[in-house]
Amino acid sequence: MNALNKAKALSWQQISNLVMNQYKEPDWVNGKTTSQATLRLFGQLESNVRVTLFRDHHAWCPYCQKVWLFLEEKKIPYKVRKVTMFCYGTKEAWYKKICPSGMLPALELDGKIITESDRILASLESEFGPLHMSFNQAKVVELRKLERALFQYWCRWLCYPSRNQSDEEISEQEFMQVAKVVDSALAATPGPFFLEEFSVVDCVFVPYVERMNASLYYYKGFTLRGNPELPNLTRWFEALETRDTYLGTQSDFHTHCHDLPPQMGGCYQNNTEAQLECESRVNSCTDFTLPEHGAPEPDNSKIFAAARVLKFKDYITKVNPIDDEKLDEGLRCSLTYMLTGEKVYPPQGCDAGLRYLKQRINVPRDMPIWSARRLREALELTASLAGPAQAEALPTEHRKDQNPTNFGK
Ligand SMILES: N[C@@H](CCC(=O)N[C@@H](CS)C(=O)NCC(=O)O)C(=O)O
Repeated sequence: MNALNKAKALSWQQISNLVMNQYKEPDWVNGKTTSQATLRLFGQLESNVRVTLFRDHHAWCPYCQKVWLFLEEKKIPYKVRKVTMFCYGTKEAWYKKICPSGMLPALELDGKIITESDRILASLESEFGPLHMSFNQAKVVELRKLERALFQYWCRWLCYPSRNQSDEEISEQEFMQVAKVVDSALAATPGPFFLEEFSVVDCVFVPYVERMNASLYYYKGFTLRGNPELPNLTRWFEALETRDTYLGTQSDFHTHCHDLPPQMGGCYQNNTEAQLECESRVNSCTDFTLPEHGAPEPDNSKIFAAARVLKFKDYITKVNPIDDEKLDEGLRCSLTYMLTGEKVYPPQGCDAGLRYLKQRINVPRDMPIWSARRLREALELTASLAGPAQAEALPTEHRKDQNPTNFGK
């Protein structure tokens, strides 16, 4: 307590100096896949760009992730225009002119708008060639059907209330039966992917299987990645994380568990002891052993997280429910801890504000998984020095607390 009392939070200037000494701006345009990029050239000229991807601001839309991953894997130069989803704000008028339903994703290819992710992939393939195997080849069609079957049994289990324990068990068994078929499909190839190499089929499976992994853990206490009965699925998750393309689009448990309810129309927890334990591990944001990510921590994780806070600090303060000055100091205490390891007592009353922020860091929208882990950990540790106050619970019917208009352009 005494040693802590002596420690002082760094000023914004000191934090900025510390970060800028080590921060290396990523090459958004030609470097690794990142959610922050709005132009991707892969070494080509901007005049070669024929494609614009319209995807949601927060990278929550699974159908957008499918197309995004395909573009990155094929290295097709493209622009990104981000659009608001109904669950977190008002759809942009300019987008409704292009796409009256407001649905995402959409793609502009040589000036022509295409909607529906499957039609988008088919059009991209006919212009730029297949990703290992054609989208409409029989083997691919069969695996695409399998993905839809898994999706269906996931929805039945997650998105409808069970009347009793036996209902719940049947839903789990039915899901598991299809998951085992998926596992066998993966076992049928020599490598870790659905076909001989990474292909369009992996692009199709990635978005929802990633969301299944997160949501079944949190709402059902069920482990998909690492499940001993599904060794090939586990190997597939690990192999995905050897690809920079996937790592750039990958989200985490905390983000998905709280973005899915308004998108899916509700997610139902089963309240078993195991489930409650999993829920609390995810919400703590300080458990790095969740079965969500297995890649090693990059050297720059903390610096990148701090650079993102520096960039958005005014907006972060504006939307936070507590007093600006308290939040400002609490935030500096948290960054001081994250960057130097020095624990600093924050002002009384900033605990709920720091936890409010902790729960609103989104992966990959704001930063990659390891950066988010480090920042959330620092926010929680600092909040705990101030007290136990929690921010109000995240809404489940909408996520207007995430309205992107509060963050300017
Ligand atoms: N079948 C469509 C489904 C697309 C879809 O359901 N998109 C959702 C987001 S995941 C959407 O745009 N909803 C409107 C909104 O949330 O604003 C496709 O494959 O592209």
